[in-house]
Amino acid sequence: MERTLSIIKPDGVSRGLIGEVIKRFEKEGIKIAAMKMLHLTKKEAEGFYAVHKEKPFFDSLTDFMSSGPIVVMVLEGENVIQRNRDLMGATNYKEAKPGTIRADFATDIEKNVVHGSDSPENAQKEIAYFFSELEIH
Ligand code: RTP
Ligand code: MG
Repeated sequence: MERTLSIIKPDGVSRGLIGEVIKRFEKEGIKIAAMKMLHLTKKEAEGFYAVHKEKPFFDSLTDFMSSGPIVVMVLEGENVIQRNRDLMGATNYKEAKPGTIRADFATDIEKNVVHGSDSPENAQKEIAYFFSELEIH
């Protein structure tokens, strides 16, 4: 059994897409093992996206991620890291497969509705950034 971190980004929350995203996880039989709503500070967003600190989009991304509330979730299931990435679609919504969350709802390469961990190592780090073991069910 694998775990991954999912985030509904500020655009997804403000546009009323929380239920839509969660419905897609549950329909796939992915278990939600933890969930909460947070409004990150700029510093907290920078800490979360530290792997991207040299990227040209880092400042804009961390401004966006601290611009409003987000929903963070721990998803659990077999091969859930890849299954979540498949449900999300490509980073650039223009390249995302039809029927994926980003193809259906993203409006911009940055405002792409969801985040998902990309490897077991990053999943573990990202989950620990937001949740203690006691909060994961
Ligand atoms: P995420 O980490 O959010 O799940 O997305 P990802 O793996 O598909 O994409 P990644 O390369 O890790 O980039 C993280 C987030 O940064 C924003 N981004 N902006 N302006 C740009 O060229 C650009 N590229 C990436 C997106 O919000 C992306 O999801
Ligand atoms: Mg990423």
